[in-house]
Amino acid sequence: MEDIKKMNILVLGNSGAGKSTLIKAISGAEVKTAVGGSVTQKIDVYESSTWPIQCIDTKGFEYKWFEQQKTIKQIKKFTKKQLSAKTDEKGNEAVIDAVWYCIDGCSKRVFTENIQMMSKSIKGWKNIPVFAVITKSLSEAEIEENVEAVKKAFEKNKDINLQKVIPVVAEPYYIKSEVVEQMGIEELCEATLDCYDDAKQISIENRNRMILEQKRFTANALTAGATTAGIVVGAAPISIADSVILVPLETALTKGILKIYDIDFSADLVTAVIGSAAITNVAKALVGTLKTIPNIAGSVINAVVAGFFVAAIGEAVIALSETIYTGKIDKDKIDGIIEFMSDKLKNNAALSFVTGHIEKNADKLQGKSAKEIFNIVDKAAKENTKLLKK
Ligand SMILES: Nc1nc2c(ncn2[C@@H]2O[C@H](COP(=O)(O)OP(=O)(O)OP(=O)(O)O)[C@@H](O)[C@H]2O)c(=O)[nH]1
Ligand SMILES: [Mg+2]
Repeated sequence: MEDIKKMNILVLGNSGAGKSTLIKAISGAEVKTAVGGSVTQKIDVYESSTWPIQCIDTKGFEYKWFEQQKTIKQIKKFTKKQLSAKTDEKGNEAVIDAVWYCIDGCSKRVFTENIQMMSKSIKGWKNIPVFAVITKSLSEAEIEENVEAVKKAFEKNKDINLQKVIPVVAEPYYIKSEVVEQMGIEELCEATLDCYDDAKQISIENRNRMILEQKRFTANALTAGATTAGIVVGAAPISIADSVILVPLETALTKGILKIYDIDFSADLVTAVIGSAAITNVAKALVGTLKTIPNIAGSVINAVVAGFFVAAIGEAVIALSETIYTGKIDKDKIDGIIEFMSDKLKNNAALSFVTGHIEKNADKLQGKSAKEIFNIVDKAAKENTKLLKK
């Protein structure tokens, strides 16, 4: 990839607004530095391996001016000491390139005062681009209203270089079998890059690769949450292999993933994905294996099967979506979709590993809860996949 300087993004906002959750939703964002003098608290920098950005997570703004100033002082010290060491080859002084200011979309608070405080604290970084991120935007009905309210609040602070107001859901919400998918992360990253001169050197291929990596990351997070939800749903006293108990969750997951990939889907497409006969066969095989664990309860079998099952479907739908997204398969050719799904499920490396692993370790899994069995076997499956890739 082009060798450009990473953007330094300062993530600000009240305590609990969702700053850390937002950063975790950026593909490839991993904590790089944890610095701190003897007195100052540590500041975490998350460098994304996907986007040319690094996020500086801050302690939540308190309403007290003093506390906030302390945070800002810490950051200034940090940017001078830590970032300059890294960026100084070109003679550039370490700077903050943009601010993501998080506003909790669930709290109906007057924003004006907070924005004034934020404005004061970023005064040192002249004309810095600010993105207002409305976090926890889970109520579709309120999104527009919130965006307007935030824009209005910013109007009173003309000295802020506000670029865009972006509603975001950083982590999916699972409400029964309803899912509120993530949204806004891609838009935020793209808009942020657009105000960065160095980013103009990035080729279209690399920009597209970043977007695709972000989509994959988001879809994997959605699947992980659905998997956990599946374990809970699966614990119901009904036989999983024949039951339709998981269908709402599978449907929500499938629709969610298709949406992440901007695929305009028909009901037929979703039915084809969920209704594939391979799904039932895979479940039956898993149930059979789980029965080899001595004294295992039916509810535990169900729950574990449900977990692996939802995970496998998620993985297959992600693969399908990428194939559709990159134009390699036609979303309207339902037969092709069914074949693709059956193939992916039959050849799911984790699923075939899981059955063998459970058979071999049945004794050790005895007496454990569904969540425990799932975690143990899932960890082994992931390690196995890593080994296979090497
Ligand atoms: N499901 C979901 N929960 C969220 C989201 N954003 C924030 N939360 C929840 O809100 C709470 C606060 O989020 P944090 O990310 O810790 O907030 P913060 O701004 O980093 O807070 P401080 O570190 O105290 O300043 C956590 O319980 C999060 O799980 C979101 O997009 N989806
Ligand atoms: Mg935090």
